[in-house]
Amino acid sequence: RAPCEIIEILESGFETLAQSKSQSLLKKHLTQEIFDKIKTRVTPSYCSTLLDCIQSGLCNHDSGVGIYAPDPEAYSTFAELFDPIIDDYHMGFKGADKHPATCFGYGSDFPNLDPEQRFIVSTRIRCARSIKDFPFNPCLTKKDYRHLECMINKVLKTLCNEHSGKFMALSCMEKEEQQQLIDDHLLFKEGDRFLQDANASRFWPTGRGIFINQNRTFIVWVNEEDHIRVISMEKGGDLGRAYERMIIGVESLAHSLKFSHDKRLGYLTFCPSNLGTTIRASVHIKLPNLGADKAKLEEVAKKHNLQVRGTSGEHSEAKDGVYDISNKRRLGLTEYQVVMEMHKGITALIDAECQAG
Ligand code: ADP
Ligand code: CIR
Repeated sequence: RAPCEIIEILESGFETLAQSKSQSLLKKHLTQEIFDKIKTRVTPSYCSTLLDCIQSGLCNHDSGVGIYAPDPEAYSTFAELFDPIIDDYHMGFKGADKHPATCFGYGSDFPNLDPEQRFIVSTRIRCARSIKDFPFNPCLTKKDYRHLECMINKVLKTLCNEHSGKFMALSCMEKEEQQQLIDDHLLFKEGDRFLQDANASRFWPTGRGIFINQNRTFIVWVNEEDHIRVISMEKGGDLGRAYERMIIGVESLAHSLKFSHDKRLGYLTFCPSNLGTTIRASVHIKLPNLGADKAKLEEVAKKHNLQVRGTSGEHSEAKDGVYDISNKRRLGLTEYQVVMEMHKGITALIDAECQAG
């Protein structure tokens, strides 16, 4: 697109968003002043525009965040917009703040959240990694996708013991098998409109795939929202055991892959909500009492910096009274602190559930 056409689309999208009832962080922080200041900028290496960053939020007024970084440089080129959104999402991360050095702690720091198995159906913990010297989804060519898949797959083959498993390319998978894995909560869904409108689904299913170990407790997503998502999950509430498995997995990959890391923002991801530790630790939890009053559930979750999602993940509904509850912030704290925040929050939530009965 010609630069003047991009500005025209931006101007009209901005106008419509400003007049909308959107609750997104994009709408909240994209003031006229900031918009005018950054609307003609492009990133140095990939020439990504402001439109590339906010297209998804302009098309989807129901976005929670509404902005993505098409390449790692976007975080600095468009800092006037990303910084307040990052500060808001992660609940306090100012321009001068620096993400701390990695500190995982140990799985044994986090005792089972539900030893009597009354509330927690399953526990999942994931982190994201981007491969150094590659941009994010919207700037990847078909060749890049294949190259990344090949590089990552080669390293996945070296994993051993509990972490060993097999890689399945999405392009070689039957539709039924794909749907079964989605229903089992193992695989990412297809056709996410937030990602599609961010230009993050080009050449689909090229380069996309999933690696699963024998027990179906260690999973790696390849080239979905991020180059790599490392996931550990199991039935019940043993967060420590799930966490330990994720740490071993991601550290093993780090021996052979170089990740994009920023002095200030920690591990770099496509969505600013995932920066820093990139960790989302969640439980699928039954909360019959709290769930009967959604406002009360949201209130307790908010008090403990937790986020409530539906049973099939973000932008889905809770089925059979099962909620996906996880830490909200991921940046400005160590991995240990993030997981501790979630552990304490879920413990308090279970207490509140018992008291509400
Ligand atoms: P993420 O951003 O962590 O990848 P999504 O909200 O897109 O999260 O969810 C991805 C998948 O993981 C969905 O199928 C969701 O149901 C599943 N999931 C999330 N938390 C749990 C959990 N604690 N137990 C089982 N499945 C889970
Ligand atoms: C939104 O703004 O609601 C979507 N763009 C998703 C934002 C955060 N989720 C994510 O990174 N998975």
